[in-house]
Amino acid sequence: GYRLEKDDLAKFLVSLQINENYKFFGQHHHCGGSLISKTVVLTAAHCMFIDKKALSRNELMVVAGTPRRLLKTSNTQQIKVKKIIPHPKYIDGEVHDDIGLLHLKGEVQPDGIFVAIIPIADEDPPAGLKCTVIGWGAIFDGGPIPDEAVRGDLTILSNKFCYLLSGFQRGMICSSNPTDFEVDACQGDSGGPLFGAGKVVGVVSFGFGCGRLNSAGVYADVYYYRKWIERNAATCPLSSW
Ligand code: 4AZ
Repeated sequence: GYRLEKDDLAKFLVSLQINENYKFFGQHHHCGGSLISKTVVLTAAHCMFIDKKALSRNELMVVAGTPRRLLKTSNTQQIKVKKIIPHPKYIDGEVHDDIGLLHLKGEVQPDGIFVAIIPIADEDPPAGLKCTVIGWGAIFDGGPIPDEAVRGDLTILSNKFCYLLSGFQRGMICSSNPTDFEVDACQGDSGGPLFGAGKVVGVVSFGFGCGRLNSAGVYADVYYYRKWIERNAATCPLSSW
């Protein structure tokens, strides 16, 4: 193996877009996600619902291979979704178990693409671990979203601090930037990766506004959900003879 450089993070980041089949808007960015295989995207369960309704697979499109969500580059790949799998314990409108998988209709082509590693054999990311969040979320609370994905450097916070945040519970981790509280995930970053120690350790889930002093962004803890992810990311279900 080799270490991913920061510029490589965008190579497993995808833009989960709502396509023109949904209402009358054109195709538009909805959430982030991470490729964890050539056919599976890890994202947030709340990205699979809009207006209290579950999205259907033909309302979604995955845009991969580019940090530009609008500009179509020679590396841009658009792939349809075959199956939407929210975590079975997730409840629309609540914050727990906010993790899910999308199975794609075809494989992503390898040019310009990496597949992210998820933590399976280690432990919860320790407090103090340096991480990077990346996505097309708002550049400030209520602000516009950029065409090119933006990164922020964060540090995993202690459970002791995280549990002070309303709604924080098992299966979550939280992070902030120790020297610049304005560095944070924001609306539209949801579903995207929190990357640390060479792995996707978190999935952007929720926060209290964005970039507020003494607050933190909350992420689904990928390590906590690793077994569910492994079971449900398998393209061939284990069948008994
Ligand atoms: C959101 O609305 C959202 N500050 C995601 C993350 C954070 C805030 C809002 C974290 O998707």
